[in-house]
Amino acid sequence: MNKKLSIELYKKMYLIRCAEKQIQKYYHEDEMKTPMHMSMGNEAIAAGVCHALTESDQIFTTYRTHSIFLAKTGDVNEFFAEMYAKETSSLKGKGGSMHLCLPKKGFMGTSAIVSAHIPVAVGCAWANKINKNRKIVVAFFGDGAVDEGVFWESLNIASLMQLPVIFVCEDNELAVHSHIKERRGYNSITEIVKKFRCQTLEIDSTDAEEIYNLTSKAIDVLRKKPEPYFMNFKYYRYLEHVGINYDFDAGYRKKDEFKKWLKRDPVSLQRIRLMKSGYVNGEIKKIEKEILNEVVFTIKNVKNAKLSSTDELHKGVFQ
Ligand SMILES: Cc1ncc(C[n+]2csc(CCOP(=O)(O)OP(=O)(O)O)c2C)c(N)n1
Ligand SMILES: [Mg+2]
Repeated sequence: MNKKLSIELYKKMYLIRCAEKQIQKYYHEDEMKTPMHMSMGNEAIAAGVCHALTESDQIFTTYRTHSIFLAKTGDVNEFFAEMYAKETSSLKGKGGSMHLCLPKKGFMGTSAIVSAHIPVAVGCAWANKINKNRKIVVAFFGDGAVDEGVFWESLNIASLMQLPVIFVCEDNELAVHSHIKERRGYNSITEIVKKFRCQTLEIDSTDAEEIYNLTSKAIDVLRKKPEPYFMNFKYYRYLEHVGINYDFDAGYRKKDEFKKWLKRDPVSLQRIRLMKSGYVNGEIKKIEKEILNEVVFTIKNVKNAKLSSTDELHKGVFQ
């Protein structure tokens, strides 16, 4: 067991969970004027994949940004400054929760148009291949994105040109309230992707270390020989599609399902691993407290900062 790896992954996941819990605490104040697509439940995918990347590797993702942004950049200040649309945010409040962006740390951008960022990620991988800079591009998307033609067009080009891009499908089997079984005329997306010249992997795991190990191995290969990789990771979305609450009264899914997934909650699982590897409860609590303090301190400072000026609205955008 690699104790350093275990603790680093735990810290990443705990930070994500902690930041989202604070969003739940403060959202009702209506100072964060952005729709929230929460990550709760998918922390192992974000932490496992992002931990296997270097800072200069590049990520594109959907509107469900929180876990991936924090796992890739670790930038709590930028995260909350943008949620609160403060002048201290590098996006000056133009992005909000759905459009976080921090290219200097490899978080290249997102799109709320389902699947629209995937061809951009492929284009970026093409540029990297031409420039021989050995950077890896990761496109994160949901299972709903696979229902869009542009996903298949992007996969085709990446396979044809053997581009160093990882397609990560965060498969919660839901697109808003539509279950995958209502949307698909086939059984397994991974089986179809296997017909392309693309490596594939599919697992149902909430274990960040397992995801990290698999992604690291894939990346070692990709850096030596550029080729696309498709990874399908199952997870359960804990909260409503958009918003900070549970929605088991909406009728499209059952709470029993959630209870089963909760037994293998990624953050709790990693905490148990830490205990088994010799950490005592007090040591872990100390780490948790440090992370909570950082988040609480950051929110306090961000709340006190000046709102971004309306003059910023037209800066840095195509007109
Ligand atoms: C092109 C397009 N069609 C429809 C929508 C409306 N829409 C927003 S989110 C969403 C579901 C996407 O589900 P999935 O890709 O599985 O992501 P998840 O929300 O589960 O993370 C849909 C249909 C959209 N934003 N863009
Ligand atoms: Mg989905």
